[in-house]
Amino acid sequence: MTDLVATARSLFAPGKGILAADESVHTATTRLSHYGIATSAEMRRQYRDLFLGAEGIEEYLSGVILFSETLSQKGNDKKAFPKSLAARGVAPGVKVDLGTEPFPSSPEELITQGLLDLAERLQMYKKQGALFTKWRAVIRIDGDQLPTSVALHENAKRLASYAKEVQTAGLVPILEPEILLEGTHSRMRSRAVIEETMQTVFSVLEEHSVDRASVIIKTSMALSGAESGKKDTPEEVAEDTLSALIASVPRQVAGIVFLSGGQTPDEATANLAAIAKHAKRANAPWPLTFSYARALQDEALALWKGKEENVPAARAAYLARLAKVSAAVLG
Ligand code: 5MM
Repeated sequence: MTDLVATARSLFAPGKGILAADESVHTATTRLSHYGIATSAEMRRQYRDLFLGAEGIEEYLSGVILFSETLSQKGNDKKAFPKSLAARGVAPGVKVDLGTEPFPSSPEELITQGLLDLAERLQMYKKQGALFTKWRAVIRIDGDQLPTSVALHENAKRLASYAKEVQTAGLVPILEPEILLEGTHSRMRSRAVIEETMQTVFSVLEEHSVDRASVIIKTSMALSGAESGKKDTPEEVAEDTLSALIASVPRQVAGIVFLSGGQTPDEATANLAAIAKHAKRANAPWPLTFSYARALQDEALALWKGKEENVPAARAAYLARLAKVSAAVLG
């Protein structure tokens, strides 16, 4: 267990964070087609290589969450992606949930699947070089009606079963109960839902005897809904995000990472900088860093357009964003 804690803690090296490069085939297809890029396994390999093969990422990245397909693919350097990341001191991780489905007891809400064959898949991912894993639950806010406590509880139960299974297999679990940005809700409502979600998750983790010390929490920031017509200042976001997390996440966890959730790269960077500063002032008990997908990749994807000749410009934009996000997390 001590090794797991050390692995989890190593993901919070100063100024470093985690790239979420774990888009499923469906999400990767949507992302790439937005930039006019047709998808295939080979095109997804090139897409991953754009971000994983860039020289110098180890200055900013402690780890990368990969999609299972990428674990068995090779970069342009002919090395398996997990091997080439590990050789540069970047820990390879893998998304292990199998996506969401409507929750029968409340069909407007989603529950995450993937527990059935998890134990066997973990053994395979470990052999392929994964050191940590991620499971995402999706929580939607709709007025005071959603989320329901029954859906929160079911997602928490699955996060806890996942975490227990992963620790037993000797891997570090990242638990990501994402509160969606979509909606008309206020920042206060987002803050309250983050707090309720984390409280539910930690009470169920306790029932499942999950060791908190090697658990990493991946969370949304407290933000007004994308359709609320309100833009929050970074100070407002920092104050409400940290109030919710300090009230609900035990001090023993290995750390907390943030998702970008549809914020622009500049918003996700400015909000993270304010959170990091506020956390220092408030003496927050856990280390914090980023685990962004879109906020780290979108600028580069817009330049790349699937063309070899655009790789240098796309990578330069990606490294420039990594440098800004790394500076933000240093507060
Ligand atoms: C919320 O999505 C996670 C963080 O990405 P953003 O920073 O863009 O919000 C991300 O890790 C997500 O879980 C993966 O991309 C997998 O998503 P899908 O929808 O493919 O399961």
